[in-house]
Amino acid sequence: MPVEPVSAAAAPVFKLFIGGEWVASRSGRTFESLNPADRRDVVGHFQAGTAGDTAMAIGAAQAAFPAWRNTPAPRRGEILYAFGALMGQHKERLAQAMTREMGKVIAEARGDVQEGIDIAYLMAGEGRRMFGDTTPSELPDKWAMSIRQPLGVAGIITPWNFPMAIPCWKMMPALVTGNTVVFKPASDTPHCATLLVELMQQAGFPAGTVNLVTGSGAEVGDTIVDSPDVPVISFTGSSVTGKGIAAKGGQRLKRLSLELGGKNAVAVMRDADLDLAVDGILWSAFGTTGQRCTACSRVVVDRPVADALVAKLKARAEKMRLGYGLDATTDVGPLINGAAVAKVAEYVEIGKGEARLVCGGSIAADGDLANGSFFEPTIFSNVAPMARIAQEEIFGPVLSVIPVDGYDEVVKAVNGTRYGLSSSIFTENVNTAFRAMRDFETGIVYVNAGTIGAETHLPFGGWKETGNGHREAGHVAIDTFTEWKAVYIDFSGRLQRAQIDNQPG
Ligand code: UN1
Repeated sequence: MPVEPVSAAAAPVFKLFIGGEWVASRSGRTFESLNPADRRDVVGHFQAGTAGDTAMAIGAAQAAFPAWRNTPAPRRGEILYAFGALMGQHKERLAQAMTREMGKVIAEARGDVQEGIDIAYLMAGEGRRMFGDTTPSELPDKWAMSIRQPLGVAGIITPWNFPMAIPCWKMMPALVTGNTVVFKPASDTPHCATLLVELMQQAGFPAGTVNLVTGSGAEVGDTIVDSPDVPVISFTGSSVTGKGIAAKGGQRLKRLSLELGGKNAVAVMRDADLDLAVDGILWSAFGTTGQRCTACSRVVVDRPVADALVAKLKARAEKMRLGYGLDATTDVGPLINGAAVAKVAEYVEIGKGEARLVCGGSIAADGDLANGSFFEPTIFSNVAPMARIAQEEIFGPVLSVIPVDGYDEVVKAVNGTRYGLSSSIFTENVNTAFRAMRDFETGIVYVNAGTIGAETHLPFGGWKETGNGHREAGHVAIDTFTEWKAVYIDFSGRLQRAQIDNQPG
């Protein structure tokens, strides 16, 4: 460990942010956030928010809504620019805090912060766009247009794997379009959330427009989802939780944007540049320790190159160094917590019964790793397309290599899952590449690149059970947080009846 662990007694206490004030929870209880690379290192004590705290935050967001919705959108955008600039100034501090709290290696943590900056700037620009349509009316002397309006209080429920980028993906479009926010971060990353909200306060978001409530899903999350005063929820996390939110929120006919599981595949054709494919696969499978929604957990390989590919993957994966993410020589950081290690270990046992273990397969706890949640990069080969390890989301460093014969079988295997977030194909044949772009049933398709690395100005989200049809990022991100209003202005001075007076008879 490059830094001395901070004891529970020495770790600071953080608060909730409600109506522009940092306040303690009414519960009087706190929970700890631990460094997953060294669980002796306590990042801080965070308020165990209650249903009552959450109701107060919703109330504060409601109270702030009328003035915020009537603030000109370009002015709102300026505050987003200020926030993006502050994130830029504090990028290194934020990245280091992120590595400490959730484990991803420092280069990736910097990328996570950068993604937050990128979406802040993209959405700031939206303050001067927010385009609707102006269109001819079917009647003379009549004007027709559509405008976007905010919904009200947005419930923002976020995961720990992109603890700054994803909250920004959600809060920036919500805020620029005039909604106010109640933000419930994952319980594994409350410090990252607190640092973000501190900068939002500094950037000048008015009191009550952004509220932070840390605490459990059962207390805080459920209160947000149940509240009749929160018309829109944006959630990223597990499919199980997402389906629960869909059921509950559906009862109230809420706007729900859900970004859930994935089982993303890289396809490797017989004409692929194998070394390039290996680079893309390892980065996508073991980057963020496999804990990305977009992580590659399946390689569907054209049989003639299967053995060569597996040999190259094995040689490289075995050399990957596990360790603390701030250490420049570390390739792969820890898993988020002990429960994640147990889940990965369980899937590896299942895999041993289904396929051939090529490398890895064990918890890593030697030397410096003894107090962390580490698991070796693991590869299985000869995996059948419908094996459990090829179908179920593991969310860890476990890769299944699935050999098949030719393009049609590749497509069948790539699409043969209930998820559809991201996919990729390695091929040197332009016709095959275009076929895959047409045939893969995923919200994101890469050609000659891995399954991770989405850019913020394109839509992000998946088909099938990965979500419910909404998209984050891109200019379409504002769709989640706006209602359409069609406006007609008749300046003829007489009653004109649509569909009737213009089409008599
Ligand atoms: C996620 O895994 O939930 O494309 C987000 C990527 C990142 C975002 C991933 N830009 O991998």
